[in-house]
Amino acid sequence: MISADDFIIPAHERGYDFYTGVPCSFLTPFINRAILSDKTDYVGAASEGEAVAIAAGAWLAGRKTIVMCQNSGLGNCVNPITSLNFPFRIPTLLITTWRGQPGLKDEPQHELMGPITQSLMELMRVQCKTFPSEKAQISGTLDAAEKVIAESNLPFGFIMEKGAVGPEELDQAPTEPKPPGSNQDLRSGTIDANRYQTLEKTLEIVSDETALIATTGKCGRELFTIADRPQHFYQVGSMGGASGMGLGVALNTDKPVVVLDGDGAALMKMGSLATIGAYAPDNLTHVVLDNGVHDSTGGQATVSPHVDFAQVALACGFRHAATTDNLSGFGEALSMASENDGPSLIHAKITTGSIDNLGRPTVKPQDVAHRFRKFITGT
Ligand SMILES: Cc1ncc(C[n+]2csc(CCOP(=O)(O)OP(=O)(O)O)c2C)c(N)n1
Repeated sequence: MISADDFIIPAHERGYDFYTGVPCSFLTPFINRAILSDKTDYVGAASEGEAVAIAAGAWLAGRKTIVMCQNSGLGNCVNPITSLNFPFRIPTLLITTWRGQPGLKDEPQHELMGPITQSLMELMRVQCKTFPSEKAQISGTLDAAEKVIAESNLPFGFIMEKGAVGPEELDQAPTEPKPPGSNQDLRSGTIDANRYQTLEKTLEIVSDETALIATTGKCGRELFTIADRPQHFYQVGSMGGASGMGLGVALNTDKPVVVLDGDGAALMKMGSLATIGAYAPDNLTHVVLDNGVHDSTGGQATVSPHVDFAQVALACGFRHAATTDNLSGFGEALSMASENDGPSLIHAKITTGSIDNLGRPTVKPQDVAHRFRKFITGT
């Protein structure tokens, strides 16, 4: 058995100081220490997939990151690990517990995940080792992980057995309730623009210092078609992960960050609104481009007509929210978000459809990540 600091301190010496994740009872001592230690920043995520996206954003802003989860939560990580970390070559240290370890008496929900945990990691091209439970193993294990990451730029996994880390107290101050944010209704009654026109308007308004993260599907393709710049991140996969990534970037830079989301994608990871509201980076604007459908996959309806995204955001602690259905109102809302402290959410109701012969990003994902990181960090 080790203490949490036996790992956290040498990891910190190697630059790992941004932690995010979702707890597991096997992780309790380690996560408790990660929450309280002055060597670590910790973001409690709503889901493990969101944690992977938050960590990816933090890495793009220059941090070295650790994602912690139960192996049940590995299932929630599969999509971002395979469609975000892998194509964009974004590393993280992924510490997952080993519930259901063969030979261990555990709950029925872990019976299958226990024996397949290592194989699942391997399937996702995540090399992994057992989390060290002896102090003497830690340095060598971390160096081995660092070597793999340096060579591959891919996540490296540690699988933590029951009782690997000794108990830690948790004395966590409850977060203060936020004062109510302001709401603007800028609807005219007539939707007058589609996603492409709204993205064009966005580029007219945001400063050259602004980082833009576009969700999967046609949003990123349109942004690329309108203009291809280092401060654009076209999140080709990891549907729903744009807001988590935006949070991870915004918490680690002074630059303004704008997330360009779809209604389907925002609904897929709606818990991220709560995480953003709680951690509340003032430089983050979340735009939900709401055409009421999964436009990129053929126009199947989403449930967005029943959802008031502005009210949801305000209920989650956002400082401002606005609802628009016209380009001029959208421009006003985005200018206001750019000039005032956020986080802000703009619910932009738009028409369906795109331009003919829409292109796709021709810059390789890992080059998109590399230049975006350079844009944010300056190095
Ligand atoms: C996890 C996951 N599920 C499904 C898809 C397929 N997919 C790609 S784009 C898209 C539609 C996204 O809809 P929305 O966010 O509303 O954006 P829009 O296409 O309307 O701009 C879907 C379902 C995916 N890429 N990833």
